[in-house]
Amino acid sequence: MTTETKNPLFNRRQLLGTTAFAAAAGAAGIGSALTLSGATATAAHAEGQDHLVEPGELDEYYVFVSGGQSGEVRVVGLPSMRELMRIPVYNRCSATGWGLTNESRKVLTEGLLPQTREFLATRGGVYQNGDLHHPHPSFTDGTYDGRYLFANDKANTRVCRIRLDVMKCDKIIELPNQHTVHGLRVQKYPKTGYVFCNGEDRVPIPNDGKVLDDPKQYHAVFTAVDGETMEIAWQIIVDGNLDNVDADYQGKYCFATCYNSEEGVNLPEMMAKDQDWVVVFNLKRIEEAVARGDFKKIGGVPVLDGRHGSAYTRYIPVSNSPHGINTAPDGIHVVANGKLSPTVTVFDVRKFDDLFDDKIKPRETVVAEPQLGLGPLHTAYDGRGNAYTTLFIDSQVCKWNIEDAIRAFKGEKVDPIRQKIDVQYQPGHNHTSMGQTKDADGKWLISLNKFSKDRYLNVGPLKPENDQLIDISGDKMVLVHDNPTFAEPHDATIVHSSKINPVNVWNREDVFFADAVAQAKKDNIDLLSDSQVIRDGNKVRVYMTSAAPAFGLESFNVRQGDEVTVYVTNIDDVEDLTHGFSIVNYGIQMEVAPQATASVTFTADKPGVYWYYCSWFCHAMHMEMQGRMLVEPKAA
Ligand code: RUQ
Ligand code: CUA
Repeated sequence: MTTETKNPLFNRRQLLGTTAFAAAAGAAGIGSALTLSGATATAAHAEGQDHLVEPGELDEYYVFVSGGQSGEVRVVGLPSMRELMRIPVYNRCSATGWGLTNESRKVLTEGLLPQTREFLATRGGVYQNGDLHHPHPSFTDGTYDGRYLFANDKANTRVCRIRLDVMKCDKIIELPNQHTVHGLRVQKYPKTGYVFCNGEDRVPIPNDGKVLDDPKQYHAVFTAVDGETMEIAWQIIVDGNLDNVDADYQGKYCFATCYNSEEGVNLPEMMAKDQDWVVVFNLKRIEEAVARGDFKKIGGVPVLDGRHGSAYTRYIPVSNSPHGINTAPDGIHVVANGKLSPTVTVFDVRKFDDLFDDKIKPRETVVAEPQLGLGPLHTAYDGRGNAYTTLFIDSQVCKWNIEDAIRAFKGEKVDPIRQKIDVQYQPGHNHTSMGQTKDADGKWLISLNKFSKDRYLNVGPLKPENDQLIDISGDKMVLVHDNPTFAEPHDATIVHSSKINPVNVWNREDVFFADAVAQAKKDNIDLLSDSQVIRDGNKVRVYMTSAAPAFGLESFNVRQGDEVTVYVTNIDDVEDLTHGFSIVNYGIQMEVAPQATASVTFTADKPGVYWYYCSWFCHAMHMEMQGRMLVEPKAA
């Protein structure tokens, strides 16, 4: 069953509110919109798998959701869609002290380029913002291995790694030569391996002001980061630009969409041509070139030339301005999503060998090109041969069958489209349970919708986004749940809970706070038992334990102007017994989870009495878990 493709002119009307009403009316006949919405929801519950997770029950999946321009990653349980945790990355976090503590500042600064460090010197030393679009877990042999999650920063050209054992970011690096990282995906086989990073914008290399308004001298750069060392393995310059990226299941190729083959610098120029392309990278040839030394070292990293005519790349023309690119769990098919074209283009990765050997022409790798509807952006899979493509302009998800699309492409009279379902509204990414791995299980789909408009109580001009949960286990897609989210879920990955095994308590050997442990050792301090102040010129190191409901020091003295570092070690080793440390009127706050050490450095420039307190509710006497910092004024 299919619904008709809507006229693009209706797009505005949908945004203004007809879609929800139409959907309700379609499902339940006539009546007032209010009662109909209720009727639709009840019908959906009756039809779909149960998404309700009873109090005390656990979800079956983790979802790692990007926080977009909020800069963080969120961990959500599925199917309940309950938010479980937030992992600060490119943002500052008042709760955990991310951006304040020495441990987090090390992560935020150590991977910056020297020129950026200089640029940030008068701006607090760290970027205050980031734009995290694409969170992707590490793979071993085509499926998630539970080690890491990688994500881009579109705003400041960075890539992060989150450790899934502790759910903390442990590395952030800035990419040289490149301007923005948009698309990010990882190598699926044999393992991650590479983290592939698309440079979306074209700029001069080096970008030092010598070339300005001369776009012919701009370049777009693709980067492969080594996910183990978080160092740059290689970069390659391409024609056009780079939007989204994905990799194969063989470890031979990765591929990226380009919406600006025109190399324009404004909208009419970027949209001028009917066709753009997908660029395919040959990993083996690139690795051999790097090993041979066949590259230029620019900005300290090996840079290859992958423009037209290069042995490392092939450019496959596709219709105007493709966006998402998604490898199917069959390991064979790759779908580039048309965006401005109502079609998606299906490639067969097995043909890429012949393409690189020049035995076939680029378009001969295309095995299907079904027309799905308006604004196809991203495609997800159920592992049963079906694909689910978001239609941004139509506000729908289209379910279609890959084999039928291939038969239709060969001229057979078959409609690959199985069903279209309305979503509310304007979907970008969508994701299926385990759908980006060879273990796609075809149970759930989430549609990350950019607009929520009338779906929730009005919260003013800024509305939340809307994530919708769709049951795909049966023949028909059934919408079972809506949930609002704050800026801005660009992308998400649904991982079966059996793949992720976080710890409950920190290991004292953890590298995350190794600097604090090393400093304590030099000061002859046992962090698990000693609470003591060490003066070293005008540097003061304050060591204290925290055990519910008391800090190891009920007060400490410093002098105005001292550089003070406070190290707090949580010696409780009970699951969920986190303490916090906050100094009133000094702008200091940090989280100290069980068996962790956290530290913060500041200048004691205000004399007086300043209470510090535990900011994480830990005990019946939590309010009493406090002490005083006494700052002696400078002698007059
Ligand atoms: S892109 S809405 Cu930033 Cu993931 Cu497609
Ligand atoms: Cu310790 Cu509250």
